[in-house]
Amino acid sequence: MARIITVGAAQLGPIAREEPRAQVVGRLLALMRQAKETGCGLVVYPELALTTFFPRWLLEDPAGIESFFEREMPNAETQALFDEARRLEIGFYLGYAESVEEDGARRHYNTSILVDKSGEILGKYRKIHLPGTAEVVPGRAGQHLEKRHFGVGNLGFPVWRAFGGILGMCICNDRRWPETYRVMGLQGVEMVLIGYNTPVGLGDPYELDALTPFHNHLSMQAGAYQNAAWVVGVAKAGCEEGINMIGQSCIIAPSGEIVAMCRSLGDELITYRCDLDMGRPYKEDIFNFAAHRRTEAYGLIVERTGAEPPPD
Ligand code: CDV
Repeated sequence: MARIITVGAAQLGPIAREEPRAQVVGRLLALMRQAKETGCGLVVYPELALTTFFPRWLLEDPAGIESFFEREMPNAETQALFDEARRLEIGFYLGYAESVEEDGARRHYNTSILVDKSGEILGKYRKIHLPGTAEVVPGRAGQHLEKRHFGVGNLGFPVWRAFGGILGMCICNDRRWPETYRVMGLQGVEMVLIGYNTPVGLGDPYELDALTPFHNHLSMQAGAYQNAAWVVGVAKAGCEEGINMIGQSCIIAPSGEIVAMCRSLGDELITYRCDLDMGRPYKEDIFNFAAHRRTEAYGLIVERTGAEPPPD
């Protein structure tokens, strides 16, 4: 019998700095209800889906910074999402800024959670590949200060048996790194959920900015194909606080093909009926890791060349 997850990619348009959490949660609820009406069992929201993308700012006032973070999940403002998930019997992935007390110190992470159909948190992931800088880069048109605002995730890349399959999570810049998918692929992942905020116009050479939409899909399609897994990539899109962010939220099959994609830069839901067994022929043949991966040979190559280029 086919193992089907009907998944919704719930893209968000911009969130203004002053937009109250309750209003954002209202937008998330509207997309969740739409997802349920179209038959979804799981809905995926973007990275930092409760606030504007605040790492674009230096932000020096500790109380101001803390106002972008959630100290508990669920909390008074997000409880409605969990209640509605339980009522509708729909799971969700949610990205948010997490503030937590660890080893006697307050730490901040760029986090996502996977919530099941009964509204219980099944799993948590903390972003590992933090892009940008810890300090303002002088003269740059726009800043990306994730290394200032977040610690490197300390939960690895686990996978969860959920929704009838094996699911994993990562966040935005993680999607550009083959290790992200492969670590989950080695654990048999069948669907990878990704939220992202990808700005353009921060001061990169135009040639790089112009290729941003291509690189977005290239990395996710390669990750899907090379690990025989579904990938659901969901953007916060549009012009947010003067910064343009790409959309192109999409659902990608284990073949690497995009099977659904958002057309707008606003709140938009796309859905697809994903057969988790579609990855099986790839896992059993071309990407049969046990049969074809040659880690012992990769090691020999590293040993021979070291850090030096090969001899002429
Ligand atoms: N939020 C992100 O991680 N954004 C990065 C940008 C800054 C390159 C991304 O990989 O899309």
